Amino acid sequence: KFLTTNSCAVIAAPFSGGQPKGGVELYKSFFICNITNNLFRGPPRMLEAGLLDMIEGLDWKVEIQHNDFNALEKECKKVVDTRHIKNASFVSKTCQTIHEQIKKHAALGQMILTLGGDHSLGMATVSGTAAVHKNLGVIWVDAHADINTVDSTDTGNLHGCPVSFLTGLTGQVEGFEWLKPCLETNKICFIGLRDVDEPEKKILKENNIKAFSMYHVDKYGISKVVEMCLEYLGKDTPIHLSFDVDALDPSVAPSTGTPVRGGLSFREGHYICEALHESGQLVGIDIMEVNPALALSDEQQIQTINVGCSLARSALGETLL
Ligand code: B3U
Ligand code: MN
Ligand code: MN
Repeated sequence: KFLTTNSCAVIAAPFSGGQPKGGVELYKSFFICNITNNLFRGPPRMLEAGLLDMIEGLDWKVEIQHNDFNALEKECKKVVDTRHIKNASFVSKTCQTIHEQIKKHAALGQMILTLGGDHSLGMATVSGTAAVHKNLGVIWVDAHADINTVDSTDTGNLHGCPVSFLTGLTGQVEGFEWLKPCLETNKICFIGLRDVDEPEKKILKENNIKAFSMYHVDKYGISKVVEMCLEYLGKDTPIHLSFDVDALDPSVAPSTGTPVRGGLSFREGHYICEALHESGQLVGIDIMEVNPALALSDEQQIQTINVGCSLARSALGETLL
């Protein structure tokens, strides 16, 4: 009811500037290869796995938007970081580009599927759909809350901060003037949390933010958790699903930057996507932090790429029967 077409814009965003593990330089013993090689990037690998055909098979018209940030990265390396925030300029410029692409496609009434890339891209994806879909709600599936402010972040990695930018909790940050607060703190629900920094816990509590940790998933079961999220956001709310694959247990999605044990099972992850599709409220989907460079084996790599693809399919309407 929020989309006016049956097309799906697929935004390929091979980007790792929001966190430190872009580089296979850390993993030279496993891969004698340059990280700029597409073999080590999530989006091209998901596309190579046949994701576009799969989506077409679910009766969507597909439009693909490719991106290459290599030149921008070189240019931004010359810019001095804002305080202790790493790669601020590169993250901001990349996110602004993706934001504009998404806004354009969403304005055409299309579903948006963004393939990441690290989760700092959430600044671009959520703000992009929010620019078109008023009163947007967000379901953020993640081991982490990604709600550090520029003051609270310990690591300075922007993939730990997108939610504080989107909600305005972090205030205006130099270099991010294009990004205005676009998400109310009562329009976001977290699922899967289990590695939340102390300042983040405080932010969640003080702002009364709806958050279901793995404890709640165990306690209520995933179907009840999703039901509570949908009830909380309301039926008239267009929904953006931002799925960080590290929400899944590392046995299910090992090839990601910051795996944390005790995560969602394969089925729990897919159930979230299936139920949100069924709600008819989805307007945007992110599949984030698929990082083929970090696999310890070919199996881990293929497993993680495949699970990224199947989460996307479930969110786009694939059913088991
Ligand atoms: N909260 C930590 C760790 C982290 C956040 N998101 C990921 N890791 N993937 C931080 O860096 O802000
Ligand atoms: Mn994340
Ligand atoms: Mn995460």
